[in-house]
Amino acid sequence: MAFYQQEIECMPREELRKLQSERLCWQVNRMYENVELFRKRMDEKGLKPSDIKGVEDLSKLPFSYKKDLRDYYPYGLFAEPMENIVRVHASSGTTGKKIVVGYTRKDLDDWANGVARMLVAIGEGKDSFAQVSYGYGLFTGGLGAHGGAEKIGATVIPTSAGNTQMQIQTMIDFGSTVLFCTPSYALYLGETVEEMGVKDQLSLRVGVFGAEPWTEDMRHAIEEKLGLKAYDIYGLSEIMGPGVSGECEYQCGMHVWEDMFIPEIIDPETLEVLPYGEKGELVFTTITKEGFPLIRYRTRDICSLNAEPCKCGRTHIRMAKPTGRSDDMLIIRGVNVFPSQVEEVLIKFGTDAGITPNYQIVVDRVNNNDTFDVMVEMSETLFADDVKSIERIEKDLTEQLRSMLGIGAKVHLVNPKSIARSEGKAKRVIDKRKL
Ligand code: DLL
Repeated sequence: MAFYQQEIECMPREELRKLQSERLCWQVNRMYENVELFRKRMDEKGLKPSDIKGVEDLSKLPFSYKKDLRDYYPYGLFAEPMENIVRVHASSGTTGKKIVVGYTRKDLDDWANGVARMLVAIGEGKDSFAQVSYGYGLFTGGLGAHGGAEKIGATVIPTSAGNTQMQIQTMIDFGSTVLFCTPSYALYLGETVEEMGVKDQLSLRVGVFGAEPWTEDMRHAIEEKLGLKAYDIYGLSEIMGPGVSGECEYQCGMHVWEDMFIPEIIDPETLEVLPYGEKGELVFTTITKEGFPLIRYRTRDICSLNAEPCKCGRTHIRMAKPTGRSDDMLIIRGVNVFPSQVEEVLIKFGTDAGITPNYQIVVDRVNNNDTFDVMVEMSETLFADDVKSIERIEKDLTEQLRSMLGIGAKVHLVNPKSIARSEGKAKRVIDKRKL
């Protein structure tokens, strides 16, 4: 079993908690000094930094929100003077104005360590050829994966996203053994590999996929198409980027690097902290970050935490795959619908029945009534079949969606490859009511 920073990764939990307590106090003190919004929120609650003595006091602290980042755009929440900030990243989100985050040199080093720990946990090292097909630029995916892969001494191949046939040719020519990209792009790459008939020329061993929710069935589909083992990596720009957590070789949840981040699960309605094992909204406190720290940041991601020991020997808590975001939720005719529920039905229905996991949800409002259409791509085989079979599948899918969601959707089986492919995060929903 290999480790990148074994002493930290396998630290006994009581010791880890002590370390977290020290770091939390340090962070609260400096943020009270340096971040106006944090000081204001503490004052409103009548809290002084000295009231926070350790992790046991975490729940006293005020939450922070994505809106704060927009309100204090671009640098208003930084906790270090700009001369100490060596890089910024940004994320556009779905609703307009960008959010900006900043890193000191030490932050970049910590970030690369987070990714490096995961890479070593899944067997990567100096002999790896790491093709980074996450987008480079303001998005944290490309440079985040890049930093971690360099740390472990891999040979980094920084292709960035896009130009799919060139990506595959590069994989073949440069002998890429590990691929980084979004799961939806991995699937697209897999389809293209099939079309080009070059699967046996690839040397891929593993894939490190994240940045969007994906199901176990999607994992299997990618593994089969690209002939690799697919691992899940999680992160968000506000907290760091990729590598806040990642799977180890046992793939039973993603280890959250608790020496840097304290995770909590809360009930998004009552804001109460939930016990480990229960599903709710994930909240993070960054306890080592210098440039852009956050206390109790509400991620909106829905998942659960598991503090049981892991077979790999790492003591850091594991988070379950996020199943969606509380703000991804669509309200259609008064009913809450998550895109992941639609995906689950499609994947259960299966490729054997002639449908693919490529879909798009279109919601609109016509004469004050919500319309709900689900476009699903047919496989080539079903496409070649007679109209009656296609209609039968459409009808069956409609019924299954109704029983899962409790409302009716209009299913349209569309031609193979007719839904636009994404090179980054897939765009699954078009909500015309908001346009
Ligand atoms: O997506 C960082 C990242 C890049 C993570 C590459 C992993 C790999 P943002 O663009 O700020 O940052 O989006 C963050 O994406 O709050 C989740 O909703 C979602 N997300 C990220 N990773 C996963 C994952 C990057 N493994 C938002 N599973 C997060 C499910 C994920 N959702």
